[in-house]
Amino acid sequence: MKKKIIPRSWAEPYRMKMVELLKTTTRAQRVNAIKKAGYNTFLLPSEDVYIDLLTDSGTNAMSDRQWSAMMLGDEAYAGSKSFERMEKAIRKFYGYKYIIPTHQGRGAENLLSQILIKKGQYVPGNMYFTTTRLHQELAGGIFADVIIDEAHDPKNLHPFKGNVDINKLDALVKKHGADKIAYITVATNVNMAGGQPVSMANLRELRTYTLQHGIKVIHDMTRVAENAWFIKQREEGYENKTVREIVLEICSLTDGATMSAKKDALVNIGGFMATNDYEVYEEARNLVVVYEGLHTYGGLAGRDMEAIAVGIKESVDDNHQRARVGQVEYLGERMKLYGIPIVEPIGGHGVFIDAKEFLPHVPQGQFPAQTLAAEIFIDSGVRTMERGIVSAGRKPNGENYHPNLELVRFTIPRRVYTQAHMDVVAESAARVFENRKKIKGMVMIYEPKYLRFFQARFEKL
Ligand code: P61
Repeated sequence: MKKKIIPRSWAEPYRMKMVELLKTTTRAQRVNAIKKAGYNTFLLPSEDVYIDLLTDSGTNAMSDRQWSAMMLGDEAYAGSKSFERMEKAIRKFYGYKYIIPTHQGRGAENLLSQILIKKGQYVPGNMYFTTTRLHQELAGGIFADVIIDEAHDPKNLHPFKGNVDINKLDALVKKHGADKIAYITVATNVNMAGGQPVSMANLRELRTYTLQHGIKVIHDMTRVAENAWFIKQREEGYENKTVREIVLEICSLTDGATMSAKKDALVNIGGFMATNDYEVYEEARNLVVVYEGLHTYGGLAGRDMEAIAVGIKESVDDNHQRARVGQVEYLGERMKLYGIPIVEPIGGHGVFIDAKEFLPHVPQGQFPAQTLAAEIFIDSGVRTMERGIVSAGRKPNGENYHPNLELVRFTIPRRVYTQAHMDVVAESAARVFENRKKIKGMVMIYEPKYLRFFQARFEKL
């Protein structure tokens, strides 16, 4: 008789020594809370939320090492030792030469956009990100999407849906000339596509192309270590490399970066801009004092920089990434068992429900993803985020964007929730799915000018 092979599971490479108690609410309380919040999960008080999957940004649990490093924070206005430690960690684990600290990712995007974009220039990128595109536009740039077509199709199983389509980039360069391209942004583990990775082969091909045309590659490295984990799992030749080695190789194929440390780097606040180009650094060091703070703290406390230095190191550990991405995959697989339509392959930082398929009777103009996020909250107190037509916002000429992806993002904070929490979340999504035919869309009754999804308000039809 053939011997049965017992499969081996991963488990979290940590244990808990402090917990935060959660509050549960009744359905009536939740109906009231979401109505008061204008059916926008960003406007809910966190007290009313049971399991908070709004974002993985700044919501990570820090380790005992990070907390103890915080006690060493050097809060000097100038020349802080904590900055030196953060700078050292960034150079060691990411390989960039010059570092400018910022209060978070968008602070770095602001500096970079102002420095590198001339009015009327194009800024190609592998799918838009809300704050990134806005800063590019505010600096006079025009965003151009050059991600592969597969990324816009929730069902397509391409293993690297974050890849840049070099032909699309080349068409843009041919049409306008390389001098009309400010730079190209490459995000690793593309957020809006569903946490989808870029392959090393694609990054290499892009490197060759951009060197030929004198175009800089700027890396949105917010989730670079998660991307590295997927390369290790999916790309030939990388199975025996460590996440740490892969991260360094990814960064080496780019000229500079913006980073929101609130994600991969396992902290609650912080970010930076990095560059290998001394002239860009000089300008950034000048500008940072206008918007963020001195070039040795950039809006951060010394203790925040200490936590980042330690968090970066923890983030490039293979066991950490296995558990992190493994938990996301677990939730996605549970949802699939219930027949819930999700973006596939399952991404790195969250599970994204395809709201168009979930609520086919709600047209995009009635905000299916916004509606679904509200319904899930009502069912269970699980907070998620709309990533569809509301998030996409308006073009500079005022027209609405109509993204093909109309998604609800269940984003998993790092090291925060357990598998049992994931079960509760999947069961809630399944319950709403069962009752989906009764769900009606919404109208927007208040629309802010910038990044409308944060504060927009809605009413039920
Ligand atoms: C998030 F609804 N992301 O995913 P900052 N690049 C990338 C990000 O994911 C990112 C930033 C730059 C957030 C927070 C957030 O539309 C939204 O540190 C790939 O947040 O400034 C942030 O970094 C900006 C949520 C941001 C949103 C914008 O939840």
